Amino acid sequence: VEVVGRGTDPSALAVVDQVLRGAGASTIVKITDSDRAAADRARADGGLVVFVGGPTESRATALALAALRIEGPDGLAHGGYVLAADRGVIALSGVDTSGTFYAAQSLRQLFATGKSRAFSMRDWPVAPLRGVIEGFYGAPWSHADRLAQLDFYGRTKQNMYVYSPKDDPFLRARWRDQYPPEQLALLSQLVARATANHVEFTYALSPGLSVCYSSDADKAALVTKFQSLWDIGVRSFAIPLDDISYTRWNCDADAAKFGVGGAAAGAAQSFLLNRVQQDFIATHPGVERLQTVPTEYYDLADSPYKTALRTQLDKAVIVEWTGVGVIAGQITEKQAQQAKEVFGHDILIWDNYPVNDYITERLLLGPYIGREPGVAKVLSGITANPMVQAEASKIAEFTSGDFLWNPVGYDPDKSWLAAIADLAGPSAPALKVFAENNYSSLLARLETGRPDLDSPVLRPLIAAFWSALEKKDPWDAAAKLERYLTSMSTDPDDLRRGMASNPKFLAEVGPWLDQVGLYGQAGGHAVKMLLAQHDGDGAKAWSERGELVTALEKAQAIRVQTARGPRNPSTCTDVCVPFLNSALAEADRWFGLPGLRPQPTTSLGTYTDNVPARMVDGDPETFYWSDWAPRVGDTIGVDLGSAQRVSHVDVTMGKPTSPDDFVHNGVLEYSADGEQWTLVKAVTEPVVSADLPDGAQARFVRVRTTGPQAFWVVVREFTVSTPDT
Ligand code: LTM
Repeated sequence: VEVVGRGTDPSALAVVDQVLRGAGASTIVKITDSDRAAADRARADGGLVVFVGGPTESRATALALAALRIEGPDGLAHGGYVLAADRGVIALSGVDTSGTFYAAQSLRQLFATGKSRAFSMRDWPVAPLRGVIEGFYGAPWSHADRLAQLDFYGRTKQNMYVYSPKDDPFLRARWRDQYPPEQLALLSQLVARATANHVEFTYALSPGLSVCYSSDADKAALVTKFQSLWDIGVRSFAIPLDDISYTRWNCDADAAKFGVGGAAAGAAQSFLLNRVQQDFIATHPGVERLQTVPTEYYDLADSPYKTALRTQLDKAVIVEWTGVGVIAGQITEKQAQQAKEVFGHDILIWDNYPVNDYITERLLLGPYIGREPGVAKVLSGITANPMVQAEASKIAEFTSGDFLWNPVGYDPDKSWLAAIADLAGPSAPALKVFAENNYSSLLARLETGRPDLDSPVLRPLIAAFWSALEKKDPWDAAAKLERYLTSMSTDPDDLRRGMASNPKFLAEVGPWLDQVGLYGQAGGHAVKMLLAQHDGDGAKAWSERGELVTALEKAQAIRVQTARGPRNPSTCTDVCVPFLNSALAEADRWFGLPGLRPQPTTSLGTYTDNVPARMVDGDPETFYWSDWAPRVGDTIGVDLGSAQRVSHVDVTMGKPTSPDDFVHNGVLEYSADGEQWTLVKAVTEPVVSADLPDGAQARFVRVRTTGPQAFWVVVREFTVSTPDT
């Protein structure tokens, strides 16, 4: 029996129904909160009585809680609730309807554990705004993706979705145009689904590419567009002004009215936003606060632009900020406080994780990390910017939602495992292997200050295998490594079978999945090849080498279509290819084959996806790009795996759009052991070419910085030749 009030949240009730039916209830009778006798009869008959609705929804739940001697939800934060079960009664009581809905979601989670016992919980979210901003470049999510996302936010207790796909023409390029009716109808479905999931649908219009800030007509166009969205039920609005120029006006009138420069841009934007605030927000009771993304959204440095926003923009407007850096490695509570001060407004974080529009060959499937708990308390909340791949984004979204609900209790690793279980159900072990090999991001663990590296399980297994091989006792380490590589090689089949009910996920990750499988296969052959060499079995080693090369070539031939053109996916980044290359280098030496397989080395980090491997890929069009300007002692170079005869070195640095990105003060040097280095020549130009002395033996060749500089470093190719090549 469910006891409901007139105001009981229908979505909460639907979840409770679903939970009870899932638990085997054959009949569910609904009675109203005024019919206490019916509830008592049901209990006397031994039936389960479920009270649904907090003080604003039903009068009966408070009495049920009182009978259980449990305090109600009064005083909890918005979305807070009390959930209790004892003596044949379950009570769900939210401080508001969202709270009751979240109580129902918790009930669902508890029932999924299969344990039944008496319990009571008081629970509430720390961050008021918790959710996702569809704000990436590239193919916008489909309508079906968005509907599924909104259900997912409800399930994970997130309450905000910002509709801001950069490539929807009606949001940016043609922002003044009204939606055609069929598109408005789809948006209206999204709004309804958001409401059913207690999610605020924010409509974000980005006029900055063509707006004339001082124009009455453009202000009217904004208000008219917002009104068309209001009419289909949208109650939250944003005007993002990111990724536009503020040194160039779109109309002469702005130049005349505001002048030029950052202060003028801040004044112009404030002028327009304040008019929308007055003419639209203030005239629509029930609307949420207006949000904006400033053009300087990525730092804390005060500037004439920020001063203008701080002093002129209406205080009711919420300002979005990405942290320090467009993709902020870490965000501290202190930075959050500073953001409030420097922008002079309430702050909502636009968090660029797990967005991958800047590294389209990667999937970012690791957990949300690197945000101090205080950030969620001090600011209005966080919206995570996801990947083009909607289903695959759910892993990271689950964890950011978890952080925002309870940041102090948040454990990224536990949350990540729960996210994987939520997405894959019984196939969680296979999804875990896949996600482990698509794991790293630019976010940094709070404890270490360093980003997570990819393949956290495979990486140490490989290191242990190399060291066991060196000690000539490889068997145990080889068995452990092979076991993991086998799970990688069977991953495509395992996941395609186990997650067949989620074809969208499988389609999104297909090329990456195939590559993980092939790297697993190639790795297995590499281990067998090296063991055969260890045993002196040349025939076996040679045949394994052939299989390794075939699998590696197949993995590298895979292409994924991205907004930046076709790309080879990058999985187990910086682990699989280096391992396979090192294994092949070992084999080449063992078989006495000529040729070098240089591995790139750098102490300068990597800027976005410009990975070190690109300096040894034989393609001068691709390049490695450092993540900072070199300090004295920083190096870039190659490791040949063992000391070899080396005759010549060519290094090509810089690129047409960043011609100064090369080592301006450095030396080229080589070493057989990494300890004793021999100077070849000074480096002061972007192109370095040098012959090495006859008989030079080198395992390592590098450019070492000897003087400070402001420019970063691009290396297009770092080529080492032997006397035979
Ligand atoms: O981050 C913001 C405010 N704007 C854009 C996003 O649209 C984009 O997805 C991310 C990641 O590339 N970077 C931005 O600057």
